[in-house]
Amino acid sequence: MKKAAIIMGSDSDLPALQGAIDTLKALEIPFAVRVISAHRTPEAAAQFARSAKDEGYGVIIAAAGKAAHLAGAMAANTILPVVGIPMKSSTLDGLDALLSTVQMPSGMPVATVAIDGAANAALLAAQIIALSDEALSARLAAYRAAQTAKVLEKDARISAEYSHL
Ligand code: RP5
Repeated sequence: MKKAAIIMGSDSDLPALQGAIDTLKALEIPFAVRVISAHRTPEAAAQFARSAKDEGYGVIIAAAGKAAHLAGAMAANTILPVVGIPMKSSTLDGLDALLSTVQMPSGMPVATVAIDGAANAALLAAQIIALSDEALSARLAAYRAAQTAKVLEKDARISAEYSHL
């Protein structure tokens, strides 16, 4: 199976990425977790992106805050799909990182999820890998079915407790 990579711009991003780690684990996808900064370690960022496809990765998740350049820097150096997570690590509550990550120039796409949207980034990465992995595709379908069942259960419980008909 293709691997996923979770790259973060700083170790201060790690707590907000737990949802991605948990989700990839739950879906049994092998993944690496790395701290690589587009600004502080630009050579390492370029080197990782350039070698990722040959290293067996199928998708790169790049999380960064503030003037977030990491997802774009990854995309610039690979044809693997890149999922960007704008991190809420600044006084601007992540709006700066959202705009930096989502506003890629034409020809160089980054699939940007919500601010701190770590779990969705992992699910999107899983869906990309599942295009060529039927077993993972089945696990994703089961994940969706379990999510649906949970919401239906909550609806039944809250409806029974609060409705006044
Ligand atoms: C970004 O700057 C990182 O991704 C992080 O979200 C933010 C702050 O980094 P630290 O100053 O906490 O290392 O590059």
